[in-house]
Amino acid sequence: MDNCIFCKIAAKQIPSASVYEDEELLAFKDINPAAPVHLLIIPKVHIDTLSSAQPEHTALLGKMLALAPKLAQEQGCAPVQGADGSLSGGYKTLINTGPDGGQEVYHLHMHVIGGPKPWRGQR
Ligand code: DGP
Repeated sequence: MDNCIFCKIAAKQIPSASVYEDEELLAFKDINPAAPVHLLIIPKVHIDTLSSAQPEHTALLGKMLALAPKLAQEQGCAPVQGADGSLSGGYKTLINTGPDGGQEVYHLHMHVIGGPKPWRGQR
């Protein structure tokens, strides 16, 4: 879509620090990270918001969600269980949707935010 910054990133017209790519998805580092790990997972196809996704996008949405733990593992922020059974690490997945949802870029994207706390803000 013309004038969509994430379409331009997907098309490599604008550079990004990408960490994953396949035919349908791209994941790259957020330009303004809120935590030590802050990735964005986008579909290459333009979808404005989660609320404008259609039934035919269901598998794509599932792929985005399934990619998050794989990338978190690679980035070293997946939860780990210690010898005493306690959990540490972890990350947050977030899809801001619409103005009241805090969405700034109108190309569907999932934030993956993690790493050692403290993190900036409550996103
Ligand atoms: P949201 O509020 O959910 O729409 O967040 C959009 C995020 O996109 C925000 O955390 C900053 C990030 N962002 C915006 N423009 C760019 C860009 O050109 N490159 C990268 N890597 N991230 C961007």
